[in-house]
Amino acid sequence: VAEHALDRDCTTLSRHVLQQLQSYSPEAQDLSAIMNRISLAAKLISRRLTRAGLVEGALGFTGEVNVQGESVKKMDIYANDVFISVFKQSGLVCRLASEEMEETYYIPENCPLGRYTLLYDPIDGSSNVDINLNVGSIFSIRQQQGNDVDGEAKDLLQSGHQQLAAGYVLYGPSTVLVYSIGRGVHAFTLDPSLGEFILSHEKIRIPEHGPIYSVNEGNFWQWEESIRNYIRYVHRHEGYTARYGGALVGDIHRILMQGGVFLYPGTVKKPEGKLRLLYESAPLAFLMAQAGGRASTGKQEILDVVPDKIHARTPLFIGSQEDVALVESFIQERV
Ligand code: AHM
Ligand code: MG
Repeated sequence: VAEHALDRDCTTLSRHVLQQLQSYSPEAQDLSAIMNRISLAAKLISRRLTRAGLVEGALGFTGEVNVQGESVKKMDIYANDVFISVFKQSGLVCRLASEEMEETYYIPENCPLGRYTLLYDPIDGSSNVDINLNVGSIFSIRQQQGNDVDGEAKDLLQSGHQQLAAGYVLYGPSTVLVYSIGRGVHAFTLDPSLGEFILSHEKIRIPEHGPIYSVNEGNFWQWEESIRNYIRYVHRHEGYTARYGGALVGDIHRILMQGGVFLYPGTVKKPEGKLRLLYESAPLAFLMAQAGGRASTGKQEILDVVPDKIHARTPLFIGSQEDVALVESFIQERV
């Protein structure tokens, strides 16, 4: 037992990536190095969050409004800059696309040799930051295709099947990093005494069905009737329980571990809903599929959606196979 515990303590993230690919190919080395940089970003953000209440100027708004029309938090900017700094020194990533930046960000010193693009949401659920509740970071890695000569990163406007790796970091009581490189889903917990992410759950599988439904019911009268009918169904049947934390990563993490469904439908004012495809829904869909779950817009697999712009949004229904299928059956009026 002691030996097993020691082995596990030595399974750091970068070692795990290499083990997964079972080769020391250039791609394996690159992905391992990229995941290592992401873990550094996660540690920096985690450290800042842990002490945010004590650090002058860490909390609150900047006074700016971002491209999405949302008020920007100081922590959003800090976390966005952390990813940029971390990847400036990587040599591997030439472009970054984030929720906080209207345009794709190029790192000239890494271009054109760095053939990877990082798509990310630096702090997701930032309304939770000021009240010391869980937030997350979401990331996705794609290989650059073509030479992007016009600097418009049009090759990013492809489906989620182009993702090489994806994951999230949950800043909760522990900081947990969950990732997949297409070989199952694995979770690592930050051990602050070591400053390392150590393997804590390997080959996570989501249950086929689960009790949780996670949705902002305050939008009830903003939804289509089909979504209201699904919620009425849940209310009338035993065995369901509602959980909604206002931060996607935490809500999804619960569903990944315990089963159920997360819903962010379109509303009358926003038919595409709120969540962005490239750095929110698609990476989470990639993870869910790897864990045996699913993600849908209600009419199409999230992984099949081709966005028309970097910040495109889609409705999102994600979680256990059976629960996602049930929501779809209401949307497609099969019940
Ligand atoms: P953000 O990236 O601007 O923080 O917005 C995304 C967040 C998700 O984490 C969360 O699931 C959702 O917005 C909550 O939205 P609402 O307050 O409309 O329920
Ligand atoms: Mg977000």
